[in-house]
Amino acid sequence: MNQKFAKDFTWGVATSAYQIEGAANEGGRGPSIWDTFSHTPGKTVNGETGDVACDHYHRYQEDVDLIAGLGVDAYRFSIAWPRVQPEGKGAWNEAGFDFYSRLIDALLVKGLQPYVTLYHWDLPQALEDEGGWRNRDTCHRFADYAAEFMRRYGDSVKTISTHNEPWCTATLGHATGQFAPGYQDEAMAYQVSHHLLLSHGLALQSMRALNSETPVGIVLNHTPTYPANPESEADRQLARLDDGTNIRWYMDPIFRGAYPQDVLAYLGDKAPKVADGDMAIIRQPLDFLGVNYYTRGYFSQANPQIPAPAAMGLTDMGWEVYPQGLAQHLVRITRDYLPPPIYITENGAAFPDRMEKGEVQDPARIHYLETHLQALRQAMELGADIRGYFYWSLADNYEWNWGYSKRFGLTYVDYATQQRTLKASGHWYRDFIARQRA
Ligand code: PNW
Repeated sequence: MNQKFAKDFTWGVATSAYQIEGAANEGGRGPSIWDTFSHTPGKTVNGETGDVACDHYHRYQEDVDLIAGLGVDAYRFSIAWPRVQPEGKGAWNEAGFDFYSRLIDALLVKGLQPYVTLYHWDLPQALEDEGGWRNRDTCHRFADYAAEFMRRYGDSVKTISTHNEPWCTATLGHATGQFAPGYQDEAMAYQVSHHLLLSHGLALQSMRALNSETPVGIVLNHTPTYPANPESEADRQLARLDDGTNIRWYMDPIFRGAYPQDVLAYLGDKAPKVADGDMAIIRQPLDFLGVNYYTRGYFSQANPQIPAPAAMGLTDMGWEVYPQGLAQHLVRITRDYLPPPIYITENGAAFPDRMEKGEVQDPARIHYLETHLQALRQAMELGADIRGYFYWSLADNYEWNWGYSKRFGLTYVDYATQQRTLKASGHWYRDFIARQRA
């Protein structure tokens, strides 16, 4: 890469609470929908759960040292709502807040900026029992939780994101059933998506009423879509509809105050109920937008199972390595939405890494990183306002329904001993960042 990133570009790594913390029954933490789901037979690979995960709850200081050793500026992590408010309403759990205070202090001591996400999928089970995200009332519970977090930590964290990837919560949690709480009902999923967006807007309002300085935003997962045959009108239509459901369904209400017409037409009577005033609440100005990018979507009418060409290979998730998609997508959303400053809040790849003689050689991950950073540079040269990049993930962790079978880390985790070992990609990322500053 000839041209360097600006000196003030933010470099980071990302994780989420349920995927790393473990200590599921410690410190007064209440159960979440992911405890329930992962403990239900048949829902995750080998029945694996996040009960222990990376034991980060106990090893956070070692993990902070690891992050500092990478030479990054920032660490993106999430708060487990049931750790700080076990029932999702009512009493706060001081022991839970104490954990996040210790973590945040440990980061600040090392000069690392905390980028916090309030909701990375671990809804308190007590709220699920009252209808979860299907219940509009949960939006208000979320806004209360967000306000409490802002009241306590607004002055010590760098940014606060409301949701991580609402598409995953809505679609994978309520339409396909791969994620907690595991429903399979498309109309329900769209009602949930509306409540997630509404809860985001309400949370921005409740947080800003307390503190208008700390930047607040949301993190969306974007999988830009491509027709297998660009000459085929049917393929283009399929790609366009998926673009509508995964990208515009969230971007349009946030930036334009309306759901996309083509998706509403497709949904018909499965469209969500929207109350008067909801869209104005959702369309709050954001201080930043977080974009998570992993791969593209590829659509063929004639052959729905057709694989993408994958000239640059596939990851262990079966996801095509497609860095051009990141560049093209960032240019496109810059043109279509005039978004606020963007952070790439996740980008990364799983590979079946192995430890050999104390080392993990993961050239495919280095190649993934290098090509995606090149694409990012390209998008910035074409006008996209990108302020930072967070690799997913700091370390191998609990990959949801895939359990521990998928390794995304820059750090290898030996789950039997909890030993952490920086992979070759971790060394590469550290050296790359150092070069940008030289
Ligand atoms: C994201 N999809 O999840 C999450 O934010 C992380 O918690 C997760 O570990 C990471 O990506 C890797 O999977 C996604 O099916 C899960 O399109 C599934 C999809 C997208 C993102």
